[in-house]
Amino acid sequence: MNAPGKKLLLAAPRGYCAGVDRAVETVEKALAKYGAPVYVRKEIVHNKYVVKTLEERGAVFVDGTEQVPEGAHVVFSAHGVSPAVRESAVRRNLLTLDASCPLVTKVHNEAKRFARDGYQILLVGHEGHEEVEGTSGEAPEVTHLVDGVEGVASLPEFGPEQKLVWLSQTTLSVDETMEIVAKLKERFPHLQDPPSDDICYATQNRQAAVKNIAPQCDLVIVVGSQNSSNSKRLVEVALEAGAKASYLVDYAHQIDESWLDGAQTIGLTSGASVPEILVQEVVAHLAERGYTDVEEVTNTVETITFALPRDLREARG
Ligand code: 10G
Ligand code: SF4
Repeated sequence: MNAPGKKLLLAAPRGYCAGVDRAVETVEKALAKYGAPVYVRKEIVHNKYVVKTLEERGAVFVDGTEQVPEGAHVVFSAHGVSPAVRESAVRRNLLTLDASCPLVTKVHNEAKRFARDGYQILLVGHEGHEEVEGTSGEAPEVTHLVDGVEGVASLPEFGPEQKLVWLSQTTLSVDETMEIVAKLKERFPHLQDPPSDDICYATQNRQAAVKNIAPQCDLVIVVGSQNSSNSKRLVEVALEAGAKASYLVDYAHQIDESWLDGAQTIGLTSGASVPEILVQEVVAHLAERGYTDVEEVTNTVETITFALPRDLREARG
């Protein structure tokens, strides 16, 4: 029996994007083909459960290529790597499997091309994030990080004769990025836009889907890890769009009972690095508390997939 008035709205799309699906499968297929251990530089994706599960199967996560034994297999994470990391892997004779998302590689290629053509690049993104480190590393001498609206004022001066373009991290808040770009254009009216959106389809779709349900929600639960940029953005977007409260949790058991006090309608979504099993655990947890009236609200249907790295293609099931 449904508890009167208690409703759960499931945002769709949510969870794994094509780049994460490919990256996780790259590690799984590498383990199957080469056997454990397979080294992975950084977390393959920013999700605790995914990392723990792959570790249990023989993946060894390291911070840098210098921690990988000479000649071993190493997977580069979905967030991409700088040329310096690639070079260090070559120096150590590592056998690399590149799980960088093709949509991150697209931004790297833009950075390389604009740098070659004499541009200064304003890279909108979060300081210290692996993707930003990888993209900046393509053209470090001409790339300037813009972290938030506050980052605009601290940029150096660029005269109108200096070619200038902005690029971005793929997982930013669409609305916040537009605000930052508007501020950048106030300061540098000749600033050029990227040739196509750098914020990827998956980020945009997950934000649009949560925006769609947030105004009706007393609470929006986002499943995702604390270091997952795109998952954290979903909490912010939900609050901006009118959710009364929103929290990020890795697991159902982290849901504080007090969050449910007076919550008639709860929204649920998950970041691009989150397996659906974790969402279903939250659905079950909430059902035990009376939220058995579940409705999936679909904004867009995604069909995009990416081929595995060449060396693993024949291993795809
Ligand atoms: O949202 P971020 O970039 O922190 O990564 P994630 O691993 O949580 O989600 C998938 C997104 C990427 C691999 C970045 S392109
Ligand atoms: Fe690729 Fe976007 Fe997923 Fe990042 S979030 S892995 S860019 S599809």
